[in-house]
Amino acid sequence: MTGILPSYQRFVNGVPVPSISRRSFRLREKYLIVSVLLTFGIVWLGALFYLPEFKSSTSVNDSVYNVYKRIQKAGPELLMPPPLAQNELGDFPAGAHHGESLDGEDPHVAEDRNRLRAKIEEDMGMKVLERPQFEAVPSASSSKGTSKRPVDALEEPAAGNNAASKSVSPSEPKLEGSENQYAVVALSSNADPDVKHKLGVVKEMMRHAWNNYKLYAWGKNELKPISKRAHLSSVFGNGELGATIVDGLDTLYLMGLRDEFREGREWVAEHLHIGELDSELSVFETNIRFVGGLLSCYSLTGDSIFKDKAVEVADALLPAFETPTGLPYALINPSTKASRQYHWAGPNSILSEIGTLDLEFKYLSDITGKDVYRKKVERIRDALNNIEKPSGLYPNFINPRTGQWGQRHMSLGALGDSFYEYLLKAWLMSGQTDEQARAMFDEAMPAALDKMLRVSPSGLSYLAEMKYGRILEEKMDHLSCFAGGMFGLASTTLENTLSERYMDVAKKLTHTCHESYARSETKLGPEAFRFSGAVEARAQKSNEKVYLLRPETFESYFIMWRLTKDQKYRDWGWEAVQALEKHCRVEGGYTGLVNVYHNKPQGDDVQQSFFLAETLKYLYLLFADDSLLPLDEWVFNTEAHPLPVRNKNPLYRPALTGELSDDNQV
Ligand code: DMJ
Repeated sequence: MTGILPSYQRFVNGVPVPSISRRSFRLREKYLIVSVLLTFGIVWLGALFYLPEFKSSTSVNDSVYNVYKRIQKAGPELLMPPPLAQNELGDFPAGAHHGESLDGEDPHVAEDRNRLRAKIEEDMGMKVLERPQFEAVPSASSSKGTSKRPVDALEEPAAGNNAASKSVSPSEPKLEGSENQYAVVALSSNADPDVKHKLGVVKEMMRHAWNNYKLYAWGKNELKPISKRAHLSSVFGNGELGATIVDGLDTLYLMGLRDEFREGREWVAEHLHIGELDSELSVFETNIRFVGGLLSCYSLTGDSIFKDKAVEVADALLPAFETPTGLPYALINPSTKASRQYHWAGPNSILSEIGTLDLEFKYLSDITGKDVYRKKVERIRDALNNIEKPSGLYPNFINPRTGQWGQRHMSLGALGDSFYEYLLKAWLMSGQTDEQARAMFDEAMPAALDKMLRVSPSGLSYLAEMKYGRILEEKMDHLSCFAGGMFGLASTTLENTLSERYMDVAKKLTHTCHESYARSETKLGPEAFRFSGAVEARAQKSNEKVYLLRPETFESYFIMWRLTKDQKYRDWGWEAVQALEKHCRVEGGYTGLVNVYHNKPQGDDVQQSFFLAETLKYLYLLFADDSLLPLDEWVFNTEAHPLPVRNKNPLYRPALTGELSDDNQV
């Protein structure tokens, strides 16, 4: 019988000859041996260059690693190919599978791709469009360097003008060029030393994140803290927009990191030219991070460069609003002015994206006197207000051509979240005059609580998601953890018959989000957590087990601390600081984690810009005095950029009457 594998047995006169006595190989055998050796060599070389364990430890490998470093210096992309990029049509290369994020790839890109795949599956198989999932895959280089432990880095802030604190009078803020504008007081001089120490630790974390970004990725959008290079592929296209600079600037300012703030401000003044970018940007992300960040800096400092740059960025987004209904498309190319939807969303815009422009655009109109921005968002609000609401809620998808809802999927997590957040905040920021926003919030929230708020067998409250009026999955997103803070704020400001209920819900949701942290080995929370059977507040699928340096849980700790003064919120925040230091801090910055349930989790090698904008800011404010950004004078946009309350905060800085102009001046 002829075997499948080649026979190496030789026969002489019908007698088998022991192979050991052979002196030479047949040609076929030689080929086989050479290919085995070659394969082994390639795998061995690959391991030397890419596996973290080989990079860091043994002396045998030190010399190899030195060679690696020398080659790497010749050009970082030589050994490590650049992250996955979209092609001209916005598609991704083959080989990117559902639920996977490719090595070094931004989770947002993976998310986008998976949404696309979900959409294709839906089109082909009439499946229900699932909310996208992504799975972070560890980078080739995931070893953590030993990093300096934080010390009490708090510097006494300069006395004098405290631009962001409650005691400021309209005449006090110093404008352009004044040293005083950089002085911010976070703690009173007789502050508890323990609180002072904690505040100092968070400030040192910000320095570590910023300094490493500066060292390895200055001017690029984000940092890859493990491989110590720029993170190029992100929601901001492929340009160099300095997303981390713009997103992090107001945090630097509030922490009194003056030199860092100044260098960031100089970069913005000299290098931020969004209009020249020939690449697609997310309208939503650009608004919340760039417009929001610049407006905060303008409000805090009065430095007109920030206002001018906010105008430049907002103007670059305006072509996306040219639709029959005024509901904007998702993506815009500032240079060509072409805009389009995400492939995965079909013809639809996303509720959380079109509903999260209101604060920034109206404020921009007020400080420039140009009405064009206000008109854009008023049109969106009217469209959403006038359309019929299934089950009293707003579906996540709406078609800007027809003004009709797409799929009836509702959520307080991804795709829905900040739309609801902005209804409440628009009312607050308007000095409680935006009655339309308040009415829409007042109508939607009872429906949301009625339909989405669930209680687990052990009594944990959580927010599930709905499709076609039914609960879809007993699962809550990390993104939904902002809702504790939102309901807390609603309770103390709206003062209606639901106030008590809102506060109860706020406490319970914040407790559940903390549980999702407490139940993981790292004490950091997963991207989504489930409630099914014996499992409560724990992720089950691998793509839910990631921690992306997200801020939402800490946002709720901060708001709830301010509102209740319950010490547990500060304690929970400190637990988080320690967990971040233990698991996310690497020599080159801070990394997200691939699995929060591992004792020694691998990093995802991305330092998200919102880590500087939101995560560290909320943790810092948690330990700062209430007088630093008092909640009745400031409203945080969804990226944690503080914006002043109209007619209440002297730093609102509205345009003088003489500056008022019409839309044509844009
Ligand atoms: C931030 O960019 C914003 O908070 C946004 O509203 C949702 N998610 C990220 C952070 O997780």
